[in-house]
Amino acid sequence: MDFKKLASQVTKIIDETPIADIHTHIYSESFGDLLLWGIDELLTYHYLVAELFRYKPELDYEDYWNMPKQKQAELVWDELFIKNSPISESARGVVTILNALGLDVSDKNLNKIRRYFAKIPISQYVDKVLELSNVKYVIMTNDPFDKKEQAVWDKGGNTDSRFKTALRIDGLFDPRCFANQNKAAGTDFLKRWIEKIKPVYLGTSLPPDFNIEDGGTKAKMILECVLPAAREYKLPFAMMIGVKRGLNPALRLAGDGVGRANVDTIAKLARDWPDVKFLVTMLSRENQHELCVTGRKFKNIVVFGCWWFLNNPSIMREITAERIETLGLTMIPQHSDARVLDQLIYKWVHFRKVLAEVLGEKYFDLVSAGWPVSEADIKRDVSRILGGQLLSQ
Ligand code: FIX
Ligand code: ZN
Repeated sequence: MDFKKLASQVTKIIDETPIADIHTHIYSESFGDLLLWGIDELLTYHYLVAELFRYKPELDYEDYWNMPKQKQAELVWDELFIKNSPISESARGVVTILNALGLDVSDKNLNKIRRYFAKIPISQYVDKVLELSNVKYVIMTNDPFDKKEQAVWDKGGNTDSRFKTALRIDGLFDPRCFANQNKAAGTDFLKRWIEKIKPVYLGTSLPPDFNIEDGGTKAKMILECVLPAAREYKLPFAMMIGVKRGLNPALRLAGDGVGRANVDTIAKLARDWPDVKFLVTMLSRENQHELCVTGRKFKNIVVFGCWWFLNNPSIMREITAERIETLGLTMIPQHSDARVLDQLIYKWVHFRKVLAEVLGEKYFDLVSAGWPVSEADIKRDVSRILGGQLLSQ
């Protein structure tokens, strides 16, 4: 089989495979203004805010934060799109979105782009974005400690089945959110919220120095409350490990950093809790190979996503190939982490291209060695890793 023909078949199948996006920060319309969308939200995405200050170091952080959203967006547009080419992954992502929406951006006119978004009703736009990105459902990040989120659930909660829930429990570790961090209170709190929002999984982010054996609050609450609840309700526990919160506090949401974490603690949890499924992603590129090997050792670990600072084609390519080579089709290669609805489009256009390159090569290697690879085989394999099957098994 000639490579070009196989490669275009793989690309087509990946493009046509509906995606289960297992970790996002977007919301259904039920959540009101928690659902972010449109060009001004896209331009003020925290990834781009961090980049703005690199192009404009003289800009004072607080001056920026005190500007109205539109002014912030205009600054980003001017610095990253007009004065310089939008060549970074997050800047290029905005161009990918606008192009996919069919907008002619050649005149680089922000107000003309704004007029497009001003005209489209949000319910129609949610359908359009999910259709363009071919995402069948997203899993939200539902924070029980967020007042706005609580208000939505008090008034009936989510009404769109294309937006599934995940119970985000970082607040359990923070005395400012959860004063009595004790076993009874934690367990009761978790059970109440699991019953209320029916999450697909329980999830948390964890710092690079997370150690389940250090006797600290995180370890205590996870061992005494979170894992027993995960076991009782048969819910996976998602750990997103390696974030250094507030490396530069002046950047607010854009100020988090990355650190290499200890994979041994993941192995210990998988060993001690064999009947709990651990969804694990790590933020440091240096952790990826160890994570793949650890994933090979424990059938209750599902490695997922090219998280945050790894969500760049150069690294996605390396990680995805490494995972296919060590874990085959037993991992979830990507999640979008989209914060603004429209980002589903670019996050998946950019990743599908990388996945097609990597899988195309692997199938070609198989075919070259005489192994028949049918269209049905490729559809089955791609649907397995992108379609959410590995969450439920
Ligand atoms: O902890 C998380 O869910 C991270 O993904 C976020 O904190 C982060 O801001 C983000 O959205 C990265 O893509
Ligand atoms: Zn996230």
